[in-house]
Amino acid sequence: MFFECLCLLSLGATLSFAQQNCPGYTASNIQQSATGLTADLTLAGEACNVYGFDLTNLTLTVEYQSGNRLHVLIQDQNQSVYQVPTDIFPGPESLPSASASNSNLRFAFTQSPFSFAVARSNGETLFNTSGNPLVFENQYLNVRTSLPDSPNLYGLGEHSDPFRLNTTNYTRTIWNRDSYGIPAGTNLYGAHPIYVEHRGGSGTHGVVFVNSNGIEVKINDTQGQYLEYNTLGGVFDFYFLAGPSPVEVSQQIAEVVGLPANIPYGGLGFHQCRYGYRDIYEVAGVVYNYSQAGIALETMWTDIDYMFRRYVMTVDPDRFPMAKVRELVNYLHAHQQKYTVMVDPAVAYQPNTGYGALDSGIQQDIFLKTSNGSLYTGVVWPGPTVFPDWFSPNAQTYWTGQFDSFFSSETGIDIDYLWIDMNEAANFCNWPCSDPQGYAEENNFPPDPPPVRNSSPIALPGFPADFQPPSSSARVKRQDNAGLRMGLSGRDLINPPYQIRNAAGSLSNKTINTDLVHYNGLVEYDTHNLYGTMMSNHSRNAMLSRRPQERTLVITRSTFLGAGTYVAHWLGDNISDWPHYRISIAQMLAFSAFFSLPITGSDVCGFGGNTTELLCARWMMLGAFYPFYRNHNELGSVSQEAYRWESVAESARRAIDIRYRMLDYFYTAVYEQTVDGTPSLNPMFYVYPNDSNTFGIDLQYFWGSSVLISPVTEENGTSVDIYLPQDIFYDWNNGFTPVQGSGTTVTLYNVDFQTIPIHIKGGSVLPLRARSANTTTELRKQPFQIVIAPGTDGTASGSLYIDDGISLEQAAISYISFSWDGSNFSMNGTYDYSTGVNISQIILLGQRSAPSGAITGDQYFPVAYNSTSQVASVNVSIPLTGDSSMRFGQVASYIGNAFALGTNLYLAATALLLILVAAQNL
Ligand code: MIG
Repeated sequence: MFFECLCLLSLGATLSFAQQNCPGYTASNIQQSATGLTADLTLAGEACNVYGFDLTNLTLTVEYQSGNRLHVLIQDQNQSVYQVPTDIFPGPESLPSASASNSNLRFAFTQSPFSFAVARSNGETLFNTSGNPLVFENQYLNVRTSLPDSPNLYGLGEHSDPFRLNTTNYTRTIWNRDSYGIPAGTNLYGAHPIYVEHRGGSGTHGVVFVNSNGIEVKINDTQGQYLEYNTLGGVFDFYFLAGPSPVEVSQQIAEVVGLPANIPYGGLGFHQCRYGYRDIYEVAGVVYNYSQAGIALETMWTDIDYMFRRYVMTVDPDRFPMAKVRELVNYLHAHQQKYTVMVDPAVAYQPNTGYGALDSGIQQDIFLKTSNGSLYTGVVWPGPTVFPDWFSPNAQTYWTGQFDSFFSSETGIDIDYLWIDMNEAANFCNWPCSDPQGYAEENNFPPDPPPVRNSSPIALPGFPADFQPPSSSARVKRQDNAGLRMGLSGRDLINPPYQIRNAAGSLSNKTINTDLVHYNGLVEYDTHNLYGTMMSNHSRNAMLSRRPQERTLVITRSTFLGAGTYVAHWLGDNISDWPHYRISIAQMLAFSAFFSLPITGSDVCGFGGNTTELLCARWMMLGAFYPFYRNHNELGSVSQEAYRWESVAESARRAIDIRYRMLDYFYTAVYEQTVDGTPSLNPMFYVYPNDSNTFGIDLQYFWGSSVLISPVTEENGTSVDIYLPQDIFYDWNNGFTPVQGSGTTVTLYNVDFQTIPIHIKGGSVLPLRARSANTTTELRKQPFQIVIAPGTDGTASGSLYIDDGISLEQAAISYISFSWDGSNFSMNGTYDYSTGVNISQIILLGQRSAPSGAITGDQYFPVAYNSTSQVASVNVSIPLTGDSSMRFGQVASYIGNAFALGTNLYLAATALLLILVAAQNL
């Protein structure tokens, strides 16, 4: 039985650390039910107290929550230990039908010493703690699982380490941190303790650890291959996900952490930002220069430069006077463009100066306080600052109120999207930061702004636009904490006995003090990793309050499990160099495929340091295949807007052209991710899970599930080695010519600096826009072009989702499936959203000979054919208002290296076709 199996597996794994002397626990009072089991766990011997004090009494709760999800919770009997609050991380509900007997997972345990294992129903062990006593102390928890040798492990973000994780001597610290330069091997901005393990043919599974305390995951092979969690608090709260396919694992992760928020269609447009725009005239000049260069700019951004001395909710009256900012926003809106600015959480501590954001925060009692009741101050950009306590019951009212007035469409900055930063939370001043005022003065916070221009070199383009007053909306009511699980007392909240490898040093360095007590009694030590996500959620609500009918896009730096349900994420302060260009792919794949946070991307052309023309040319093309596509740059670095070099301008025009033509295809993929968690970006092993050559690939990926992106990745290089699995592809850059992949690496040569290699995977139908446009609003007026890329079996399928791209509640949507069976193209679905445009062309790839024609209903269409690229195309006019089909005559598709003639042509159709062809020839 499963028990014996556990014993065998336990042979190799023993602990070498202090934990090995820990007594572990004994299970008793075991209650089994159809849906799981509960047991008491009692400390099995003398406490070891390695990094604190062992807890004596724990409980185990195991729940089969769905056929593919098992929840294992080990908590203290009294539930006094802190747990991630359910209103911040609700977790999934179990399905009514769930039970042990219809689960694909099995839970097994040994009673004494207690250990547990999770296996597939076929017996394959996925997780097994035997041989390693569980340690559950007041400031330290440890659990270790043995793993197969050299496992394929992914996830455990946020980091900039290789996509497939190192499995020897590897430590992953999870403790949100302002991490300039995003160094490898360190903790970065977000906390996503989720790993995915891929075992090729035998399947893929996922493990989600719900814990917001400082975590160190250690992976090593010194005592057999293992993975262990060391955490500074919280409880063991695990979700095991059975997969078995990689895509199913992503879907199951989304069930646990939440489905991603839907986004405005325009959010997928191209964004331009930088830190250090001198004034509103310079910002306006950038908008103007983009339009002069013919590069589609969807959204213009402004960093903290717009603020008066970097105080949030203010404008610099000399450089960014409100009237001029409003004029620019009017201009942008009149041109179907958008505007976004940054907001930081820290509020300048300038009491008695009439600073409204501070005064009303004090009045509403929403700032963090020290134990003596005074306001807690740190130092951020504006100098000494206070920090919102997002747990305060008034925090939402305060934040929404600030947004309603500062971002008022009638009197303020009528932003379309929002950018939030520094929410780890970042604090420049090291612990204990006893003299914030002195620190700020010594370090020149706020720095002097640039000189004011004598005269405006560029007149602001623009004219008044009509604004609609914002309607008021109901506030989202937050539930107060029930009072349980508030955290044990008597802990050292500043220097816990176990030290995680925080790259900032001790826990409180460069952030707010971990001994701060929030309004509801929770301590920052336990909730630090939630700060950015709580700011995200409050900011999203504030944005929705301004425009209650519309979707919003909030881009945050710091995230926690489930942040994708509220916000999008840019990958922070990278450097303008080739290694950072390359690592951006692994980073965004992890967020999209593993963390259920699809709208992500790195600063294009790089943030820190100076970019180069060639790097920026390549990056403008790679960024065109990030979900979030924004050029952004640091204060003091050389300007890097795409129009600064003609070569970069051309790479941008060409890449944006492709991105926009594919935008509905990608918007459909994002929509599908919001519905069931199917990732909109796919690592190569997601698409070829049995091909072990793909498991470590992190420089190529699928945009959606059908478009393979293989950028040039070497400095100044014009060739790239790409892996093509055993499958048929079609080369986007070579007129869709078929390319037979053979499971080997091939080198592409002469890839110039205006080209990014793109291959369409056989088996796909892609809905493209026939032409690109200067804005996504204009793009939506272009007709569709359907590209049929037959797979090795000669068939293909795809989908198209269309809605108005704006509304929170869609009155009508269209969702269409396309399929190709080798000779017949058909579309089926719902057509409630009226696009006003037609399909203007159908393009059939991989045809070794010319189809004789195409018919739909009783209409005949001639087919154009290019024998070099083997592409057949037919100009049509098919409305997107109802099901339709079109039959191609004498189709010979490219299958593997052979020719195959479509055999299932309907005789009647062929006959009709021949008659029509004959008639045409008369
Ligand atoms: O301490 O707002 O990651 O994108 O330009 C730096 C200025 C603060 C960090 C962000 C970066 C932004 C910068 N911010």
